[in-house]
Amino acid sequence: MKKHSITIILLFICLVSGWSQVTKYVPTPENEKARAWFQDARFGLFIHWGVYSILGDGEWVMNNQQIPIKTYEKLPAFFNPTEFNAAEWVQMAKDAGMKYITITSKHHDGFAMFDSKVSDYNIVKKTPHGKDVLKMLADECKKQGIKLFFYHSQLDWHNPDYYPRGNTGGDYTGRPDKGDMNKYLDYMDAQLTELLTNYGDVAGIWFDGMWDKKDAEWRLDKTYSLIHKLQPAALIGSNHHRPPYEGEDFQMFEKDLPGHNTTGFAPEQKIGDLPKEICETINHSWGFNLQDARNKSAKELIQYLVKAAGYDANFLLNVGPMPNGKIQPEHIALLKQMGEWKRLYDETISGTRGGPLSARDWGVMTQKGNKVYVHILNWKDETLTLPKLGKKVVSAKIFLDKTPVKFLENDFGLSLKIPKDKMNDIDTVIELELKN
Ligand code: H79
Repeated sequence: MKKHSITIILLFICLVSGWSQVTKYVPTPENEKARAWFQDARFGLFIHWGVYSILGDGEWVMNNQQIPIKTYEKLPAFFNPTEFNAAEWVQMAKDAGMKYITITSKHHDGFAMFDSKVSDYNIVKKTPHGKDVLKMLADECKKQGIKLFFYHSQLDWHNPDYYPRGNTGGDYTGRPDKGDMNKYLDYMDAQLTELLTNYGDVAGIWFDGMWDKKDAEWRLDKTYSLIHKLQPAALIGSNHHRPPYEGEDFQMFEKDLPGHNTTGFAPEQKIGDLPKEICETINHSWGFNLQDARNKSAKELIQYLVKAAGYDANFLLNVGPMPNGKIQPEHIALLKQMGEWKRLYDETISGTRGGPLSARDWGVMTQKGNKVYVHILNWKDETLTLPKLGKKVVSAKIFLDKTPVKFLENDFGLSLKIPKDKMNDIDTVIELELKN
């Protein structure tokens, strides 16, 4: 076909389908590749770190304690993380079996944890430490071969142009009752441009805070296009607790497995077709919380990772480093235990997809090629019967030591007989080989 006739056909398609159809977001090949990498990765480290860490009362402390901006602005002078060591953080994540890190570049308090030229309210300008910790982390991630995402809050309790204000960051902040939301969004886009220009390859942007003003004009189209233009492989996700918007590359679920809404703040969140990620805290806080000793057990955390994989989702596990730059030793210990487990079972998690059966009370399944991994998380009996898997089972083994497992396929389904002494309190993994 001649070139001009293709153009005419395309023009015709444009006219018939309407412009909105034509501007529909089509991910680039780099982006598609990044999505596949993301799904294969399955496990990441979330880091909430900011000047709020000093107060040891979580990242919402400004709002929870109703601290006016003028008072909160005293905090950066105390932020001096002399013990911060990017290499240690990255090594810790890698040892836990994590493939990426997602760190707060700016949380709701509006303080930039990077060297921003568009606002002085940043770590380099306002803290005695004076270093761009995000740059240090980005360099170290590159060196150690792990990817880096930036969390970025769209909600801002500090910028006066974040107006009209939403459900949070109200009068106590002391801002005037006027502001220009478009000017704020220009500022946000400028900071995102900095993040996507000065820090090498960024794996993605993890937005949060849209829920503060659900139905505001967030100019998502403009911001998302900007990001995809600057770094086509950067994945966009947003914690808006709703089904994905046009231009997003993954869907996230906060403190819940996909399709569950135990938190109650995501009633409208349906599961879409994009890669999925769930995020959860190691204790009950995101930012450093001095009083929060309610750490999850290694068993709970490992089972969370396994369940996420069974739901075809990544697990982004959060720690809130202390103001001195160290991560709490008890959290380091938990991550180490996860890493020890993951080294043994990595094949059943990394590079897998969820299924073929959806999650059950007894556990979940993951799969890769003609292998299916049955993760038994909660079952007492020696025999477990599952519905048939569609393809015939060729063999069944205990994954860890390859001991054959007796199995029977009949009209009732697939029954596995797992010897009691092979059962594992955290996860008994049975490897099934299916007929091609
Ligand atoms: O960064 C961490 C939290 O600080 C942030 N997201 C994680 C990753 C977060 N903030 N709040 N939430 C998560 C929960 C949201 C609660 C909400 Fe609401 C309930 C949003 C809408 C209803 C609280 C009440 C805020 C507005 C009304």
